[in-house]
Amino acid sequence: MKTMLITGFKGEIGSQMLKELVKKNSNNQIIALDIAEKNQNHTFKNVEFIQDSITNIDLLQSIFEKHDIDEIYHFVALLSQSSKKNPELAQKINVDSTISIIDLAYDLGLKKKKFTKFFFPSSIAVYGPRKIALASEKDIIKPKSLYGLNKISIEQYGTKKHEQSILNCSGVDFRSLRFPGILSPYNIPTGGTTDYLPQMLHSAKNGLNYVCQVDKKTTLPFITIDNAIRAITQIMSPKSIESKLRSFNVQDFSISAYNFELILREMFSEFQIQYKSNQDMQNIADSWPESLNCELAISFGFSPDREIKKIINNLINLIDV
Ligand code: AKB
Repeated sequence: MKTMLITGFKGEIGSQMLKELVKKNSNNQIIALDIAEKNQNHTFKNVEFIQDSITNIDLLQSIFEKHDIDEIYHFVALLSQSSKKNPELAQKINVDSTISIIDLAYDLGLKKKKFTKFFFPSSIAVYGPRKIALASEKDIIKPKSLYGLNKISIEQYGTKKHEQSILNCSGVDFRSLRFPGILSPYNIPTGGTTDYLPQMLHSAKNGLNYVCQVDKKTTLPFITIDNAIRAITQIMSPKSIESKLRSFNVQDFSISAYNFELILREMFSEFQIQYKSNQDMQNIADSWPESLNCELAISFGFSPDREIKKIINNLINLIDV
């Protein structure tokens, strides 16, 4: 039996990860934190729901005092466009609160003479300043966006704490994935740069036309939510990962906005898209890689799904209208 803390359990990744953790082992004790109210149908018996802000450090301390936490899944974050609009809040949530939780995980590990596992969802936003193809983890990392800078600073902080923990033989075991855009049939994302693709998908299924805020040639990598959850489980399962690098690329496929539109129009002949670039979105999308080298993640079990049409078909069938 393990005790787990999941933050941002109402978000796009958090909501599916919570379901997965509950499904995996009904004996696990889960503490689920989010600022938003839980749904009435969230009635898992082994989950303690807490509705509060990640910036409430007293609350975080009391959670770590009360529970001997083994694994942390930290999903609370502002996405790239929201971070641009609200840089101070982004600093508080994406950096300060994340450092506080890493420190609490580290201190708990030292006290209990164990490694507290910590999962951090990083992003393709760490790459830049120019668009490259097949970006690998060791490529140039000079993010143009504040969001990317915040992500890379947490990757580095977590890695430093991980290295200190190895020397102490206890502390925090930091693991991270660099996510591309996520395609989910369960949520329509907002606040990010990659949102246009999932928004197109949901619009097509809902019989709505769509105004795309990036140029039709814009090409970025994407992953389905199911494969993202599998990748998190794969990276968190082994007792240890023998690698100095602690953040790994994952993606299923890369596609331009226009090629995605064409696939959707084969299924929904009435579907219409207008392209009206928003400069903030375009600048960020143009600094992110068009594809990722995922060899390292593949070596620990990740399996990219590249059958684009099949994936889109499955997602379309899963969307509730
Ligand atoms: C965003 O667009 O901000 C996110 C991301 C790729 O990190 N989806």
